[in-house]
Amino acid sequence: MAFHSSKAHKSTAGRGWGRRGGVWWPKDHNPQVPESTTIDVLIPALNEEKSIGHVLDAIPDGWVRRVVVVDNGSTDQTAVVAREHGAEVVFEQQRGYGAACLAGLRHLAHDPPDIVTFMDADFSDHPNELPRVVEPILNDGVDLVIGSRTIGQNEPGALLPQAVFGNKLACFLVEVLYGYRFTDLGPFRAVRWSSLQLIGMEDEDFGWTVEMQVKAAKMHLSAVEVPVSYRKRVGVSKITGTLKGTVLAGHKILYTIFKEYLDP
Ligand SMILES: Nc1nc2c(ncn2[C@@H]2O[C@H](COP(=O)(O)OP(=O)(O)O)[C@@H](O)[C@H]2O)c(=O)[nH]1
Ligand SMILES: [Mg+2]
Repeated sequence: MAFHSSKAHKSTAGRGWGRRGGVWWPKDHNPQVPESTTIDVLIPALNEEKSIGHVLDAIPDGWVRRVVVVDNGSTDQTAVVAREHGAEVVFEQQRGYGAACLAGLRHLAHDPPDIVTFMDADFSDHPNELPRVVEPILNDGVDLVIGSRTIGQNEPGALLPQAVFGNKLACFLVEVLYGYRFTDLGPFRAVRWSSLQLIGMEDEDFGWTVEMQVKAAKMHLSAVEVPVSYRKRVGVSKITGTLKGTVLAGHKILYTIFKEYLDP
């Protein structure tokens, strides 16, 4: 993983000219490393020592300034392996996907990037697709890009049936209530730093991904999807692979969609 450093990028966040979801098909099949935009990666991780090294090694050279792994109280060697593979490690005591992401953002805020990219630590996402995920921001002034596993290449069984169903239901409700069309609440995503400040993320657990999408919609930011690939994770799922995780995540996602809709 080679780091790339550069000057600040002019933000278009807040203009409100946005595209209301929908697919942004990759235009450039050989995208160049941006010269004047900084991209940082944030990876929440809980006991992912077997996969985190693969994730970090697969981030394409030259595209990323810093990678921050937020260790949420792992009892294995996640932090050690992450450091060995070039990441900065931040610790967050409070459990929860969102709490870990918020801790990572507080860390980045000391020297913020132009774009922050999120991905999971379980090697389900394909980090080599990062250029595709940031391309709409770099080349088209978009605020938020969701990597959609639904329209991308999926290894059979990588997305569990309960995740497929939950995503479909959530995306249907988001379209009906907010008028933004998404096909996934996927973890692999990129957002302009300045837009993320406007969005004002708060969720500390399973509502994190959908909160970002519905708040972007409420603010009329431009949001698009790009197809991303997804494979079976290394190790055992803690969220959609468990009954408790599925029930809690499903409940929190639906709650967030309605709460944000009713909240002026
Ligand atoms: N920081 C943090 N990360 C978590 C927590 N639970 C899961 N994760 C991470 O979130 C990602 C998704 O979790 P995963 O178990 O793969 O759930 P699935 O994708 O629904 O099967 C992985 O990178 C996990 O390491 C948590 O409580 N805190
Ligand atoms: Mg996973």
